[in-house]
Amino acid sequence: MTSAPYLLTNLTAATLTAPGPYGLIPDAVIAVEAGRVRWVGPRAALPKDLVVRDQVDLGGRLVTPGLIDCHTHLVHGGNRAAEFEMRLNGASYEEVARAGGGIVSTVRATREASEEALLDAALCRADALIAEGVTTLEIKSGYGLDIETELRMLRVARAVETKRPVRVRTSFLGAHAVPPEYTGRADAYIDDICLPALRAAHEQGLVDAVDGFCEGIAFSPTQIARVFDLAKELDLPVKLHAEQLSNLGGAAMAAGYGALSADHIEYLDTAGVTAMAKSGTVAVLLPGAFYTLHETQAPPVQTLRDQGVPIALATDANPGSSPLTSLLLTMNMGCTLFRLTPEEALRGVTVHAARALGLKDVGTIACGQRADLAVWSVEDPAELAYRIGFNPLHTRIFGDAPCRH
Ligand code: DI6
Ligand code: FE
Repeated sequence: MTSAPYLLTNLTAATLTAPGPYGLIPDAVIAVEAGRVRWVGPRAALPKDLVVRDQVDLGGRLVTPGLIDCHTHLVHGGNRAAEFEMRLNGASYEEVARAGGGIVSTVRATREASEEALLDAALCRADALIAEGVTTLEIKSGYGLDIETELRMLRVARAVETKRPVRVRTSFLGAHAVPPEYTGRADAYIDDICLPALRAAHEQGLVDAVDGFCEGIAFSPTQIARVFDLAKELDLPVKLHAEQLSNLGGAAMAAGYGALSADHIEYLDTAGVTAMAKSGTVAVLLPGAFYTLHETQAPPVQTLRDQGVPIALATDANPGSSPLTSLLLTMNMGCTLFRLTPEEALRGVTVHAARALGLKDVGTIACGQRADLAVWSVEDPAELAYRIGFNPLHTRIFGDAPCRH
């Protein structure tokens, strides 16, 4: 027997799907039943025959969909604070690399870390995101670069969902970097490690999507395409770190595979935007990496707008280029650094982020959607992107359960 719904009352709903800015419904009511939105709309239009078991007055607060961080490297060993300090003491990237810094140092720390230690560290970072209203997050592999450690990372990513009230989607990122034992032999690494690891991860139900890093310092479009061909054979969707530091045509290649998203894309050209618009590929902007790397080339936001490419925002939480675990600060950076509007920023961490993960049941407040909601002590939705380092979350609702903060 299904329990009767409960009502959230005395609220403004930013549905991100109703007509008008933010899909706003002032003086709204949301009926929640069995973890789903049963009804949302103006209080005056509430169906008279709707039987409820309880009402929760939200004191006039703003309710948005639960936030979605669609691009994180949350699972990893160690940290890179030492190289952060080296660089600020004047060391070059080459000197840092020679001192054993960079992705390789995280690979070493991740290979040495136990599954428990990786999970404990990832949960601390997940807690920071959850405290800001995140209800869905994506977690990549990519710091193992050997079969066992890549699988361990993905098991840890799956375990986060069992330890916290949050939904996790995983991405296999074996094509993140060439490990030291394969220096200069990227194709052999793909044959010996990357493709077998992907097969094994898929067989063990550990992978929801396949990602890659297409860049001069990582893998070419041709090498990435070999990984994407296997993803296609396994019926797995793809996404790509593309055009972060240069234009190799990665986003256009990914769009050719119907990619869910192309991420970073600071150096994306108009042809790449057109390819993404044609394939419905989401542009995931990562201002944390742009900020940390002192990048100067911003993504082509106006061209993305002109061609109707959905824009998402994510933390890219990783120990090197984006040690950022605040999606609210990411929204502020998206506005201040990339000139997104506050509404684009909120869409970027809700409805468009859901689309970048291939999810249709979250990211908006509508009948039948998961009741993953965030209740904010703000008067204007623009406050969510406007403030710097302030968390106005009042309550996070995950499925049926309100978790007070
Ligand atoms: N792009 C990045 O900025 C990160 N990975 C990637 O594909 C760098 C990750 C790191 O520095 O550890
Ligand atoms: Fe990344």
